[in-house]
Amino acid sequence: MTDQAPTPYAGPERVLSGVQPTGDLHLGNYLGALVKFSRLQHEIPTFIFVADMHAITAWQEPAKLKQQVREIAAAYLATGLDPKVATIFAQSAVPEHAELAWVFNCVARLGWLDRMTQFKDKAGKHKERESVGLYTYPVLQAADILAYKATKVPVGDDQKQHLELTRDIAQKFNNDFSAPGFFPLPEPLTQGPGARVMSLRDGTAKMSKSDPSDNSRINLTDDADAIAQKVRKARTDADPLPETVAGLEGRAEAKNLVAIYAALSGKPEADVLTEYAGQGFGAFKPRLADLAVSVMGPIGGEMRRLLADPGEIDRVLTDGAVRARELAAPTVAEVKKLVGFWAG
Ligand code: AQP
Repeated sequence: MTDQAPTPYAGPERVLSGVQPTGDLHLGNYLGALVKFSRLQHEIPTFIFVADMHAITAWQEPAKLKQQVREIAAAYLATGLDPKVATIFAQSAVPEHAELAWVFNCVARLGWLDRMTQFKDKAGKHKERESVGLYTYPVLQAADILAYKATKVPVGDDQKQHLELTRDIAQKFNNDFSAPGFFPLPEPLTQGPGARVMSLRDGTAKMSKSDPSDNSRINLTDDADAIAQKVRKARTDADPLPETVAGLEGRAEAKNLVAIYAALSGKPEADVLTEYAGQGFGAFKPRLADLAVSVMGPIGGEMRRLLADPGEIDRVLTDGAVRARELAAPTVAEVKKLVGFWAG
């Protein structure tokens, strides 16, 4: 990266984000990402994709992948994304993502990728066995965003570092190819309750699709009984709820459940504690379970309805891909010219 101050991007604001079709969506994905998508679509042109190319950085059963894509699209629609307002599509239907990712692979530096904590977390001790795609995942993510010159990226807290890498790639591309302000330096939108929902079994670990314990998360497709049971089984401590948010320090599980209640009810955590201070989890958990069922139950129902007739989802994705390409193709064509490709 150079120290040169970037020339500001002067184009329109756009929102872009996506979710991998790698398993059941959970409360963390919902609060950290999906809720924000449906709100933002009414404020800024919004592009939301299903990240099937990212998904295959870990093995996915080919016969199931298309259906997994439909499930994420169903979740988008069920949580309020309107295909007449937002552009909803599958990543693999827009080849410009992969084309731009290759150019960015040649812009990004190995040292930058070596710092990515998500790769270290996912690869664990055996990184030599992981796919090269998992390592360069954040570079494809930069291409996803910048193919649309997106300026705002609603994501959970865990994606902040990848967004910094996207900004570094955008800035280096603009400098290297003498194209000041060509790409924007996109901002992550991580604020708000639910930016980091933790596991119900371990308050220090992120709620995650790939956690082997299904009891660690509430899935969007869980029915009322499953939701209530998972909340009842959630790990807690024996102390009553404190009067202030500061009183939750050092109580990771209690803090997480209060944060979930606050996010689902739209109330500040302080107000939740005012209501429940002095009460134990025996009283708090059933109220949290009722709240979770009232918010998540209808979403699961709508997903099941949509998935029963995938024709509607497929039409949304097909139409979305056409609209997405209309925007991405000219940008990638300009990139090829700037790079000096024979085919540019
Ligand atoms: N626990 C979480 N709290 C808040 N936001 C979260 N997100 C994920 N987990 C939480 C946000 O959900 C969006 C989609 O995530 P993804 O599926 O693309 O990838 P991920 O971050 O890797 O999600 P998972 O559930 O942890 O999946 P696995 O287990 O497959 O890795 C992103 O905006 C993410 O920040």
